[in-house]
Amino acid sequence: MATEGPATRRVQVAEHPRLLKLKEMFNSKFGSIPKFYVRAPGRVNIIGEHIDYCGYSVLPMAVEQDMLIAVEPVKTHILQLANTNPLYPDFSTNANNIQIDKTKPLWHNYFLCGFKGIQEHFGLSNLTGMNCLVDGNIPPSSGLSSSSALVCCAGLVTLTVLGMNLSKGLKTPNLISINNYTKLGGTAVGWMGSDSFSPSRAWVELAEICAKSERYIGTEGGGMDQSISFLAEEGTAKLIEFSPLRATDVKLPSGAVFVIANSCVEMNKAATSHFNIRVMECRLAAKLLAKHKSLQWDKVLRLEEVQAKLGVSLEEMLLVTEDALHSEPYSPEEICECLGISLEEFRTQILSPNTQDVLTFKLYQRAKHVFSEAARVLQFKKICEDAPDNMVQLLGDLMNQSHMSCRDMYECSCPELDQLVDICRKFGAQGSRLTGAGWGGCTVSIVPADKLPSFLANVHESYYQRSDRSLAPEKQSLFATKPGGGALVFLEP
Ligand code: ADP
Ligand code: NG1
Repeated sequence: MATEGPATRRVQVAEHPRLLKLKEMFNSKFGSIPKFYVRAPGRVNIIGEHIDYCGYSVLPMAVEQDMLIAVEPVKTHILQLANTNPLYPDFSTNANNIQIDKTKPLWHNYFLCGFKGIQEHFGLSNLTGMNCLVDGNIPPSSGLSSSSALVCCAGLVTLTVLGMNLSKGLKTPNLISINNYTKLGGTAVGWMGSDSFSPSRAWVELAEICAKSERYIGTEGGGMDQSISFLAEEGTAKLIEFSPLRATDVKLPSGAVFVIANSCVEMNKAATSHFNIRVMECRLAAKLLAKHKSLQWDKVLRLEEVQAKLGVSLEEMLLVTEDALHSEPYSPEEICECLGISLEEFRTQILSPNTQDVLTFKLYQRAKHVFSEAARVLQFKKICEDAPDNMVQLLGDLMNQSHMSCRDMYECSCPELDQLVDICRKFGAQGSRLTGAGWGGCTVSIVPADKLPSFLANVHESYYQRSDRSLAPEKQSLFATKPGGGALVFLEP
């Protein structure tokens, strides 16, 4: 593959079986040839769970599995979506009348999130349509960010189509910023770019747009998944920091391998309120801590804001939590009394639509998890930098502590994940934890490189073979993974 600019690859489609198959399916579906292809990867979060939406740094890496979309811009206003997987039915709509139904997280809604995000960011109307064929190989609802990969891929598809239109003379009020983006695509499709263009800045902005737009689906995520999908680089994990968003390389130990194992329990975040309840509990904990410390609490949304306003360490925030919050669950009435607001204000001004009827909130436990997990992320990064002789063991210990905290304080594990983590540790993992939102999905384990073959064989036998969990296709259930690259546009020469 020849390289063309920071995010564009020239590819001979015939040499890439997956692209070739997609091109052929596109042709039989739409009767034409795709103009370009876009990929956006899923991710595995190594450490730092449920803290991105609290403003704290996380440590993910992109996986090889991704969302791939073949695209042809069309002259009508119709956006037509098809999928290589028959489980995901065809969908079409007017590109200028995008409706996202939050009550049903159907697959096409994730595409529409990315599409609408770009459309709204640039204030565009009168958009032309496109034909898209989607092919994904990230196990869905398993904590590896299949949903965000789809949103990011759709966002980059939309931006690329806009860039193509721009080159044909489309004028918009935001032409300057679109020009900056369009250079992402290289010169092959005649796009324009300013000389001060910064690819990393454009990726950051695109990640922020997609993080915001995925919330159209109803979940209040923090931005880790979209950030790593755009900012990932092959060979390195990333520390992702927020406000402002930035990504720093974290070199993982060469003597160990990270292994993903799927518990085979699926949990769709948007179809239940589990995820948003945690986001609300953290938001409420932040407000109560701020009030306790006589800060202006009404604008506070994230736990990190409280720490920043107090100017104290994470360890001190754990002490503040002990002081300010009790371990018994809080009722809505008690929270209202603490904050001096009515139940009506509580529901309309603080809670999300799908958490209105929640009766108990565990603020102490959630805050304790968040502050301790945020500290573990920083320790993990420091160990990777210092590279002591026993680094694999030290990193493993942090991952084990993270799982315990997710299980006991955050209550986002499930019996199958706990069992899988135990099996992974028994067969040689130095550390093992759930990854992603939890309540099902995958574990990630750190395994000394020399133990990898026996680890894989034993975990396979103990978790997959000895139960009716059929081992899904290769690279779906149990596999070693390396830091992969980020989103890309593919063009044929
Ligand atoms: P994850 O943790 O993988 O992001 P979510 O439950 O948030 O899980 O999102 C999963 C949803 O993403 C699926 O229900 C489906 O709607 C969508 N999705 C995942 N993979 C694909 C795919 N290959 N094609 C279309 N939609 C997909
Ligand atoms: P996954 O694993 O994709 O469900 C979710 C959130 C992340 C983060 C993790 C927990 C979205 C899109 N993703 O990820 O932002 O909060 O849970 O660490 O909401």
